[in-house]
Amino acid sequence: MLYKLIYMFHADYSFLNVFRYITFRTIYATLTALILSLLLGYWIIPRLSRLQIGQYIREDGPPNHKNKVGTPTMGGSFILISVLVSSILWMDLKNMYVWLVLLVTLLFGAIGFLDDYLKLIRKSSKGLRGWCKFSMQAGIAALVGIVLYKYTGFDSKLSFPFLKNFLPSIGMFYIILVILVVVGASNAVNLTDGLDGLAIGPIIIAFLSYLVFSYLAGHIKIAHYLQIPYVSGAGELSVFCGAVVGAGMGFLWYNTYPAQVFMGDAGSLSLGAALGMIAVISKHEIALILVGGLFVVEALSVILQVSFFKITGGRRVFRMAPIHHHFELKGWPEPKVTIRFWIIAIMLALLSMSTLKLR
Ligand code: 57M
Repeated sequence: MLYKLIYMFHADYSFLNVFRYITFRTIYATLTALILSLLLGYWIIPRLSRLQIGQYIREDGPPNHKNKVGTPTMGGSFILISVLVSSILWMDLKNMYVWLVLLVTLLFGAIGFLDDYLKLIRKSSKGLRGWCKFSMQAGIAALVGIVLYKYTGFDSKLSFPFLKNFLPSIGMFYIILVILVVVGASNAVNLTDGLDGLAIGPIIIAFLSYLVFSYLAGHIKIAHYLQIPYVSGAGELSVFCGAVVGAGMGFLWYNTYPAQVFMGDAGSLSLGAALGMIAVISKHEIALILVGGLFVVEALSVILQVSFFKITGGRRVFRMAPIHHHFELKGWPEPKVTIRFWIIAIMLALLSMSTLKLR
């Protein structure tokens, strides 16, 4: 919006031409969201603490989590506000993909907000029921999948890292894929969000990777040169990714150990879903397994632990799932687990970048 307003005067002031460039707007979207989330955090956190809008801590969790009781938990709201404002200022709002991504982010944020709110008023870990949360998530993702497939002329071919000539067209099943990617990413990020800074670090890293992927996928010459699918209009999503990176860094300022705020489900569910959407639209949906490998491992650790626990009638693979709790219980200090997991996330992101050349 701001960009269109400023760009209107480019004939009189030629230096305003720079606002046309996605790269320039991405940088300013990142900075805008970063400053906004720093300011919002500074303003909101003490107020949430005073209103006692704080986290309930489960009795059966790792012992060091008991002193986190009362940490404000609505940090997701200032991430979302910063992303939204910055995106509206710096993105081309005539782009259909922009609206789809913003809509999914906000709707998943609303589900998370409801869940956080119920946990707060009940003062327990019981928020929305699992099936209820899942049906709402799947419903939204299905709707967006249908809009993408039926009304935007979106290509239903799948692209695989390392394989330039293998592009199977999956037709209507693309809608199922959208549900799997968006709902899966949303819940995997939610499971990862259990230590200070643990989820937001890899979120920043993953969105940085997709900032590059969507820019390249939306640039006809580079896409052809790299032999990746070209998606007209996808480049605009780099501006959104920049906004998430900025808002995420502002949030991390307060969420770093010892955290002054948690993002809550409002943050984790919405950021995960947004990541899934960008992966789908930039046609790097399979690459998300690598880019978001840390989230995948966290989710797999839960699946493994819960299945083994049920099959064996109470035995465990890990000391506690998700896997970050396993290392905590082995005696690793919390920041050590977080930073080591970030290092793994960076390695996976770099590997995923290398797939652009290895085709
Ligand atoms: C939410 N939420 C954190 C915070 C955050 C099936 C089962 C494995 C599900 C899983 C689960 O419920 N996961 C999803 C994880 C919670 O954080 C809040 O939730 C938001 C994210 N949704 O933003 O508002 C706690 O995590 C800690 N935290 C931090 N720093 C942060 O920046 O320290 C969060 C953010 C916070 C705080 O302590 O209270 C959570 O973990 O609940 N369940 C679990 O993860 C539980 N695992 C479990 O029960 N494992 C069992 C198996 C058989 C299922 C086992 O291994 O024996 C663990 N979580 C807790 N206690 N709190 C273990 C027990």
